[in-house]
Amino acid sequence: MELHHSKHHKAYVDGLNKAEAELAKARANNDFTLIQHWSRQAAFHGGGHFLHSLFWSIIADPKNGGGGEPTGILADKIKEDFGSYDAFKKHFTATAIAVEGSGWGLLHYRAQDKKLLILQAENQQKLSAWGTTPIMGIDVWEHAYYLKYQNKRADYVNAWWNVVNWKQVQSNLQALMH
Ligand code: MN3
Repeated sequence: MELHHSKHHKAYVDGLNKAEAELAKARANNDFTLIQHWSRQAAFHGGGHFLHSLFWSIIADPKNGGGGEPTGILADKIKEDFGSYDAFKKHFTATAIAVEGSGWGLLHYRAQDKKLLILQAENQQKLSAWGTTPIMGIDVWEHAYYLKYQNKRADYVNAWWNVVNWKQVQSNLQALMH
């Protein structure tokens, strides 16, 4: 996790800053030759920075609030939109395990119709729907689990439920709900 935070996440922050600086330079020089490249870089690294910030914020040591099951308004919303916590958990787990290559399993909130939905992301930015915001996510790039779980992504995903900080996930939902 230390390596993941200090090396991988930092690379996305640096990459986003670089892409935004290059886009500003392109405007200043009126030279848009590399616009496709820097636009892609901005989305990839911006997505990486956002999702990693989310990822760190919604995990906690089991001794410090991680694990268990959601309560309160989040538990109610999960029941409303997925039928039960168990059905939600199975759906989310299957989604995360089935990401093709590198990516994320994500729980989004869609403000337009006030619904939770589960989506995958490939890399850091593909397969999103518009108008939705991730409130919880698991990184399923190999760098997230290879040191401890080698190629056993399913074991990592199943273990990850023991560190989910449901209070923070609920705060993320509430911040979007009004
Ligand atoms: Mn990562």
